[in-house]
Amino acid sequence: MKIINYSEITPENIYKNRRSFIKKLGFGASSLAISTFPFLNNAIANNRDELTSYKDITTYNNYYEFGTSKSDPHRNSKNFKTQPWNISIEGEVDKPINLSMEEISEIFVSEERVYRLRCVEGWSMVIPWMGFSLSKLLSKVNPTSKAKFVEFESIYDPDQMKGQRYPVLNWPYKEGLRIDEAMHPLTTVVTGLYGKKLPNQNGAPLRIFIPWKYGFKSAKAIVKIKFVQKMPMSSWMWASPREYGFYSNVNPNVDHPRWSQATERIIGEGIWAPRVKTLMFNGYGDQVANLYSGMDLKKYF
Ligand SMILES: Nc1nc2c(c(=O)[nH]1)N[C@H]1C(S)=C(S)[C@@H](COP(=O)(O)O)O[C@H]1N2
Ligand SMILES: [Mo]
Repeated sequence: MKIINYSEITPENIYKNRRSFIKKLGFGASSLAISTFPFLNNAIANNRDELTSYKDITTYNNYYEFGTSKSDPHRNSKNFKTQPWNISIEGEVDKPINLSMEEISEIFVSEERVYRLRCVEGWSMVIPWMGFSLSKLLSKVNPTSKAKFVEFESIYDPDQMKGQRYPVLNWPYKEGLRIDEAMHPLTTVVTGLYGKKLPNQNGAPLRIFIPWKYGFKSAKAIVKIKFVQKMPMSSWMWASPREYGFYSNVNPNVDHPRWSQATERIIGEGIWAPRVKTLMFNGYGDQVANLYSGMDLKKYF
């Protein structure tokens, strides 16, 4: 008889066991949606493509609504209320819609999507997200001919989010994309990670994830998606326009004014591990470079 060691029953172990189980059944990688993940740079770091641990993904976070240090979000978001939750899609559309989280999980099927998150601060993680393409959600409305961009708005609730009582950013957190970027199949509505529902500190109940852009573009706890005519002013552009541009594509050749973006630290490898080279578009260039053909990416940073 095998004695169960309960400390082994972690979201990570369940996920990994399920994964090898599916592999044994012969479904292979494609059914796990990991085929889109670039396996590059193996010469520099063999474990570059290893999944970051559940613990690191959920305890090392940026979520200024819950505090500005990495350990704040998991400590301060425990009691954050994610039910009921509604998302509206509005602005330059023929008919705005409003969907509850229940309706969203009923209409859209989340699948596993393993993507690298590259923070503008110079570190990265590999996260097995659960989600679906934003284009599927956006196709539920008809944008008017004036619509050129989409703006994402996170929740504003200073009673629950103590960080919003300080003017570090202009609350609520806002981000934006060009419509073609928003419609790209890699742009993901995230509902979970490691096969479980999304933890509060990672943006529950629903956040956006754009694999080829710096992490701050991927707004958490979204309540509104607005089609607009003009390029939206994101919270980070508002805070420091010189440092954070609208595009914010991962680009090792364009440095942040205060530090290099050429390399990154892989979270979980320990502080002595060598930094690895940052890849253009975070490694997703084959899929997204055409969105920016002919553009000066130094100017449009
Ligand atoms: N609403 C909101 N979304 C946010 C942030 C934030 O402070 N508030 N931080 C961003 C930054 S800087 C990063 S790197 C990622 C981190 O996502 P993770 O905690 O799931 O790794 O979330 C982004 N989305
Ligand atoms: Mo970040």
